[in-house]
Amino acid sequence: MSNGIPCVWMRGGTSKGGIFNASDLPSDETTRDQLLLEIMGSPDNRQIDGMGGSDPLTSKVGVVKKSSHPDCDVDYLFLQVFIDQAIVTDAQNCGNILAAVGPYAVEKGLVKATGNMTTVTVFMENTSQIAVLQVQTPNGKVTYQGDAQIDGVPGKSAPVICEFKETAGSTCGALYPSGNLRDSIDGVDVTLIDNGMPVVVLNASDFGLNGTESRIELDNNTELKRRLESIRLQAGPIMNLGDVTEKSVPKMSLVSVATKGGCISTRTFIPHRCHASIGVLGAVSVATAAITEDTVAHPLANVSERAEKMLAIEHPTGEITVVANTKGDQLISAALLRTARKLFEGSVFPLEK
Ligand code: NQM
Repeated sequence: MSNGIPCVWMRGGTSKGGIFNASDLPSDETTRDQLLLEIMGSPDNRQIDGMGGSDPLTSKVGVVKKSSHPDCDVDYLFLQVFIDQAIVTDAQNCGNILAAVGPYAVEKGLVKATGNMTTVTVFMENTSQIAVLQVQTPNGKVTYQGDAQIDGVPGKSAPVICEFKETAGSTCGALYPSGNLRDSIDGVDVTLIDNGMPVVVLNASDFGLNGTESRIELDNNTELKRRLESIRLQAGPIMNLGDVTEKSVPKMSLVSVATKGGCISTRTFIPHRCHASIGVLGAVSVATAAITEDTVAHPLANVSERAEKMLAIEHPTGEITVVANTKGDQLISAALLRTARKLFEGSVFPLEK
């Protein structure tokens, strides 16, 4: 029996995955990626021979180490392990798994707990940007118990507040990488935006949708998926992402008028399956488009005049509120409430050679 690899399996926000200490994984990327494919059981639609849950939201990996960056505590590299293809990509970040990195870092002694709440400053390697997390550490120990509730996760847990600053152009080099607030692709008006996550914002009604369709209904709509993929492949090079055939970005967010009193409603493809809710940084990008005049999202959005805006981004299982600090229609920083939970700690076993 080969030696296992130490890891902690955690829920972070509405996602789930393996959190590894970088020193426990091979430093060679090709070897590391092969190992992660074996651990998740990819490529296989059911991921039956691995830990992945047959959903992009449960086929995720966070790699953590003590930070080499001044003013940061830990470095976090996010890796998306594809389900049905032998692809592991670092082309996107993940704000949900990020929420698990905070408690993991404290539990593993990478950050010393400071009283009842510990600040963990994370250097997000995928985008070279910083996030600041507030982790609950009563009596100097991480707790996962608490009263915070997020849509898409049953029950209540300890809050993890995630704050992002300067996320504009995280991957595409500019907030609006085409230089426009609106472009037209395949005759459809789109807003190409990157405020932490590259997203193509589209009006759901341009696809004959009212925006309240369920995830399953949308996932079964092959004509919709064909049209979205055609737009996505053309948007990739315009967004400075190159050929995105084998990349999980840009995300495709269909927006419509909110139906539950929020700012705007979304149905987001990530990019080939509809998200059960919406990604954290994906929500920040959509919220930014919503507050900006002349984007595809703005005419559909309900936005207050206050500088600190509570932007409830509705999604298939509820909403996620982006607390946005704004100046004019510029977003200066965004904070979001997430929760996380440690599910398992032990060793995972790649295939024996
Ligand atoms: O946008 C899913 C998720 C994500 C990413 C995805 C995320 C983010 O829900 O920050 O969290 O868009 O692939 O975990």
